[in-house]
Amino acid sequence: MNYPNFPEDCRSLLCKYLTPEVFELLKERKTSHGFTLEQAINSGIQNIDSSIGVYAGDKESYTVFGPLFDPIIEAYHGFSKNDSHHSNMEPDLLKAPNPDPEGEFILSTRIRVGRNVDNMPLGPAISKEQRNQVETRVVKALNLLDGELKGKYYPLTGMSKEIQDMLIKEHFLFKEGDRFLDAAGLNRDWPEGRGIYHNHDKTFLVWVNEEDQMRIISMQQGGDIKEVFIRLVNAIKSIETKVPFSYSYHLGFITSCPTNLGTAMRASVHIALPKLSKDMDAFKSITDKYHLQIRGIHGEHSESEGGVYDISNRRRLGITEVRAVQDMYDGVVALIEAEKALG
Ligand code: ADP
Ligand code: CIR
Repeated sequence: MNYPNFPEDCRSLLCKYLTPEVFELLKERKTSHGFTLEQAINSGIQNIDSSIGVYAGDKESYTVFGPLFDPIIEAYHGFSKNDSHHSNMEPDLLKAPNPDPEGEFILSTRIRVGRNVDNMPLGPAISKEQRNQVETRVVKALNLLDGELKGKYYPLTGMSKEIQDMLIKEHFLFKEGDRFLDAAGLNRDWPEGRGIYHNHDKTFLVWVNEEDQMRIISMQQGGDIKEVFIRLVNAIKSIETKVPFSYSYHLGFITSCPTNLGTAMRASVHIALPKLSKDMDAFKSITDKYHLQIRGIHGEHSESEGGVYDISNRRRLGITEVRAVQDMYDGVVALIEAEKALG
């Protein structure tokens, strides 16, 4: 492979940090699962509009390709090579009374974490057999959950197109054919080994073998962020007694995309801000101040509809889970105040 020909207007962190020197240093390297630099950067090469552009094939990728991943991680999370990560999921520490008890602004709240199985390659480098083993192991653990978390696993193989499309439209299921994941090798052997577990009310869900081997999700209508957090923490604690998660003292929970490392947590609300969003500079000055990310209504790389946005914590590494949710909460309070001030 030769040094990629990045266009002038390329804005991804890959374009910024894959200098010819870094490329020369890493181009022959391989992890013990056989994952190469070419595979790690393919998504950003095929998708020049990527914001990041790299994926890891295994935990080792973060050290073997460290000269590329380290500056990307530092630029995204503000977390340097010498920092360490500490988990704290104690719900009592979260200060989050419902910021919108009248239900004027917040439509729904969702908090998810990514998790991968310890000692398995990540999705970009996993074999079909290993992926199927992961599914069997995870589903076995999920089937032991009880109380509010009790539910059923629905494999993607055999699911009708109507049900699949409905679950995607209602924000419960991952979409199919994402070009960023596709180029990262994450859609190989689709749909085999993939599926969704959920409880009866769809307030607790687990995506199996999408971008990460598990996406553990708690969600509900309205703005009771603490209730959503408590349900998620209970689920994470139950699942990890059955399936050990891939974890590093430096990087926290290991995920295939470096933006998800650490807590691997994205806490979001769908919130209607029709007035504030008419002035995107004012909107962004608040989201930047509170370390928030703005997404569209159908998730990453989608657009807003009717002034409703997906607002979530941007930082995930080097902060605790409680802090990640608090970032989102504090920012949402400020956004609601700004919307109200506009009359
Ligand atoms: P992820 O959060 O798993 O990284 P996406 O941004 O693709 O991935 O979002 C996944 C799905 O979750 C999308 O359908 C999105 O609309 C939905 N979603 C995210 N936040 C909320 C929320 N607060 N309420 C309802 N649905 C949400
Ligand atoms: C990209 O680089 O745009 C995609 N691979 C997605 C990166 C993750 N997005 C994010 O901002 N958390």
